[in-house]
Amino acid sequence: MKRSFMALALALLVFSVGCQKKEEVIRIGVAGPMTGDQAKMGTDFKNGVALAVEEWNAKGGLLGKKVTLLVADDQHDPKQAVSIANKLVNDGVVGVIGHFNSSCSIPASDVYNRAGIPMITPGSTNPQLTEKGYRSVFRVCGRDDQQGKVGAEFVTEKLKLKKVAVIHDKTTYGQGLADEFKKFIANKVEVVYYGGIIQGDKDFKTALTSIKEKKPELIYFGGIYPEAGLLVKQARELGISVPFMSGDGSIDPKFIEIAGASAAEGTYLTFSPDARKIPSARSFIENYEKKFGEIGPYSVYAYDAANILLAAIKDAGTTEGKTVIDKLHTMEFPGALGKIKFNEKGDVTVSPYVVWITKGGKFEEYWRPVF
Ligand code: ABU
Repeated sequence: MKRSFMALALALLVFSVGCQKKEEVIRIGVAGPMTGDQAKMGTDFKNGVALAVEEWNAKGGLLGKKVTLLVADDQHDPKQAVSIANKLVNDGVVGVIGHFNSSCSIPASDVYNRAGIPMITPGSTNPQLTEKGYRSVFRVCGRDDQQGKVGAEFVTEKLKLKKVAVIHDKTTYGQGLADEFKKFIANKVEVVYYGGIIQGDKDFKTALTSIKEKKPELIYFGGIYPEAGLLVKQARELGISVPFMSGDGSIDPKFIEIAGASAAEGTYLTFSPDARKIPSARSFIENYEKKFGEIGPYSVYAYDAANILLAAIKDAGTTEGKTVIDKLHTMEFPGALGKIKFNEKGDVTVSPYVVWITKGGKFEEYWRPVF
């Protein structure tokens, strides 16, 4: 009897020490493809969030506690995304910045929503994510129904093309974006080829040969830079010289590296306006580049997402999920990219898209629709 009482007392002591330890810090998660062929995007997320956390800790932390960052790798695999989402929740995170791929963010959002903690994606653009009706889900980037429309306007109004090929990687994002583009060019441009490739494949010459036979004036791709780079490279090898166009998933220096600067020359990409031209982003870019090297397309989005989460916790005066989520829905935050305000769905109220071009091995902003 005495021995079991002692064991119970010891167990309670261990439990209470464990609980105290958990409460000494505020844990947030960052999730994305940290390894594999899309690791550049995951690393950009991790670096952007790490910089925000470092700055908060240097200013004394949050609610009197240090902020700790838990980094989780989903390898752009939806099953792995659910698994790491559960792990982050079990490890006591009070919010998550992530994921990158819409195919990961959508199933992972079920886990975070069940746990009652906010999730803010810096880069998942598929509309379904915020159309599920979860109050806990936010994104600081735009959506593919906006991005696809701008791509379509560029092709119809600026380039005035009449025949295009549309190809995608069969993912939630890639096919979703290709379909939005296709929807917005309907009745104006003939789609002479529409088809999918498999993400991870390395040889796209069969699809490209079929495209070549149809003589499109432009090839539009919905997908991510590893496949975008190979598609352009192989298209040029097959003698296809028409312009290539893609979206935010392809606008990374890795795209040019994989394609080769000469093959990538003249490629059009939809993305948000150039962060380097936004005065409020200057100090972020300077600090980031001193620490990690050149910013990636989503580094600043990850930084802003982390800052808005931490500011919401500070303003709420608690890490309790529902209170923080309510705060995120009502606050207006001065991010590096400008004012961030979420609508009732968790989408940002302002998310302009522009068209970029690849020139001399670099990306530059090229065309803006009338905002
Ligand atoms: N938006 C770029 C690619 C990530 C995704 O939405 O799947």
